[in-house]
Amino acid sequence: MTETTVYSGSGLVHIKNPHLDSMEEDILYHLDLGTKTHNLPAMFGDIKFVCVGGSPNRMRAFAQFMHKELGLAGDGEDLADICAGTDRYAMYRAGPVLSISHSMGIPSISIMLHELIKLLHHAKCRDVTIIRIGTSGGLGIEPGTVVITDTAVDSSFKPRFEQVVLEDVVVRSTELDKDLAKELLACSKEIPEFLTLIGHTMCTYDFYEGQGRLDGALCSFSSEKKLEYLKRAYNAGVRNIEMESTAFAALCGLCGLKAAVVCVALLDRLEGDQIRAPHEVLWEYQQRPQRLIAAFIRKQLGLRPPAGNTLFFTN
Ligand code: R2B
Ligand code: URA
Repeated sequence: MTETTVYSGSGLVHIKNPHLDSMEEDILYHLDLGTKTHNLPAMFGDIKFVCVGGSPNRMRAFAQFMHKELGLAGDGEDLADICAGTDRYAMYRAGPVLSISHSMGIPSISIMLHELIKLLHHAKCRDVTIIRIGTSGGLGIEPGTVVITDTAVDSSFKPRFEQVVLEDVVVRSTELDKDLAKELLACSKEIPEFLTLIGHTMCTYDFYEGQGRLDGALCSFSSEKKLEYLKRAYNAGVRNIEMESTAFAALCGLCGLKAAVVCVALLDRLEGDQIRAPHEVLWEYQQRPQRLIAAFIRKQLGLRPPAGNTLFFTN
């Protein structure tokens, strides 16, 4: 049976777990937060945008950038990590924007999302938009292009997320919010410095063989087979490849969150496997999804861009 995305009118997050109500306390272990130790409604009740991305440093820099973009008091350089008690994930806030790292791959983002979604529920947040901003390998597109995902697909190009639960395979739909994707594409028109497009994103369980790379420690296929597979992916509408989008789309969609995935392509996988662009170029590429999301959030909040603001990333 496939579980599908549900959007409801209340704007609240849907927790689909009957056991949670009978728990006296909920410890969000990997975030180092809990319902008894923290006043979650006071800390997070006004959050409207959640941005998630792989690297803790990138998500800190994004929160600092949003702090400036939103014209908040102070320089935002000393933002505290809300999850400082754990080194699993990092979390920062800038006004109504929460910025959280999820590290690499489905198991890691899945743990973070279970706890984040419960956090939004316990905090009684309403009308939250969640966006994954990240990197990816492009397919038949120029490096540096930003891809807004319309559908997250698995490595057989199917819009599904499969998980083994008590020995059964549970299949969940990976639908993302189509209107949100269109709104993001409209915002990209105001940033002419780079190309943004909408396409399918393929999510894999591995960076090397799982993405058809010839340069891992193991490789069980020929370069012809690799190219044949990647071309089939392209013909199925895939424009980029990464490692979290199906789980992200399934979990967020089922819990009633408006969700989008926006990733920059670091290379064109039809041209090669190794990421060869210089560091400065890769850093600039990684800023592109952040710039787009900042423009979107400002627009949603009715704010103009602050004069002379630029992103600054530390390694
Ligand atoms: C994109 O980049 C990472 C692998 O380098 C992975 O987390 C992803 O989805
Ligand atoms: N992230 C991926 O998952 N794949 C790439 O090729 C580049 C970044």
